[in-house]
Amino acid sequence: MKIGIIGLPYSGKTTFYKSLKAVDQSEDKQARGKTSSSIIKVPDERLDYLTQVFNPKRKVHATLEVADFMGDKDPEIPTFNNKFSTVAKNFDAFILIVRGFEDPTIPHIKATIDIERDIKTFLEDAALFDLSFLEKRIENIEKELNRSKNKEQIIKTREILRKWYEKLLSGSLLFDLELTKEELLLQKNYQLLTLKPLIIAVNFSEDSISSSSLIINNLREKFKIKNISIEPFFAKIEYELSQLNEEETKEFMENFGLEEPALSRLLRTTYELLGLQSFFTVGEDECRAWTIKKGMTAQEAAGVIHSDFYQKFIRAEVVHFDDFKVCGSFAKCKEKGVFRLEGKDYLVQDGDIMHIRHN
Ligand SMILES: Nc1nc2c(ncn2[C@@H]2O[C@H](COP(=O)(O)OP(=O)(O)OP(=O)(O)O)[C@@H](O)[C@H]2O)c(=O)[nH]1
Ligand SMILES: [Mg+2]
Repeated sequence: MKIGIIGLPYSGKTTFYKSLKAVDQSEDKQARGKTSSSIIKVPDERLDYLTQVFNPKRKVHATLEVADFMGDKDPEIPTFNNKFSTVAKNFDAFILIVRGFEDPTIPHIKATIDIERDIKTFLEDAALFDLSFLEKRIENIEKELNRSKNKEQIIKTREILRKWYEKLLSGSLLFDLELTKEELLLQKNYQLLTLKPLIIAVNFSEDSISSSSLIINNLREKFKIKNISIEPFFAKIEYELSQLNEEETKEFMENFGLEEPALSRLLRTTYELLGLQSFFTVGEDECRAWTIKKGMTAQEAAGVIHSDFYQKFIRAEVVHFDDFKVCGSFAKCKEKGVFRLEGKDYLVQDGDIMHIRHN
């Protein structure tokens, strides 16, 4: 899964990106032009707990690839230029950083701080980007249609694209569309921005922690759109947090009245919007968090671990993390009757600890 961090210049994107990286000490995978990207480990307290219990040789986190885009300093350049359109299609979701902090020494491209304006402008620009993309695509399809023998498929595609185009033209965004399987496949090949989940992360300064939740609630009312989630975060604090050890982190968060690092929350939200969930495998060698789509069966999940496990699947031994935590050991789980044997059609739940029995 690939997540892009986007937004206006000086909104805090790189500060955010750096704290993600620092937390996990992962390395830059590549620095392509102005965009750097890295694989980051998804923080998960459940995995931390399991690692404490099993003391394995290896602890393997779920990962996400995150890329940090640079905002264009020229206000005349549209938010999404051609360069952006060529990379956008490789991403599964975007995190839009919106500036909510005042700092006279750091310029805002529009001179004033106005969170609502910036979100609105972004959504309008995104809609225009999608409209112009669809317009070109539909034009090309008309040409293809004249040449091609397999007209049926192309006509189907054209129908879908026209439907999306009309929706945008009427002033709506595509975020709330329920996609059919066919549309989902089509969407994968395109860089339509308003079809991808969006996390809007408002970057507040440390002195507005207490007022931020009211502002966020208001924004959530105003931009109540399916597949968009609006979250507060505090880039500067997060960055400082990412430089501290566990104990210092606790103390620091208590001082600021924070319950959970915003990074964990943001990544969890991203997971939810992408329809992802985690299951765990545990043992002396390795404790590991695996990422799967919600609605996957035990057999499909086994296939994520190893394709052989899919073919040769017999049963899954399953304990939910919450039950395990109460019991403390598998033996106790069996005693309490929360240790289950599930067949190939069992729908895996977020937080399941699984052991796959196979041939
Ligand atoms: N006071 C204050 N400064 C911040 C905060 N977040 C970021 N900054 C500062 O704002 C400046 C710009 O932050 P960046 O994270 O580099 O911004 P960016 O969005 O990556 O900007 P571009 O890459 O140029 O598009 C830096 O000097 C940060 O230290 C904040 O919450 N409060
Ligand atoms: Mg930057």
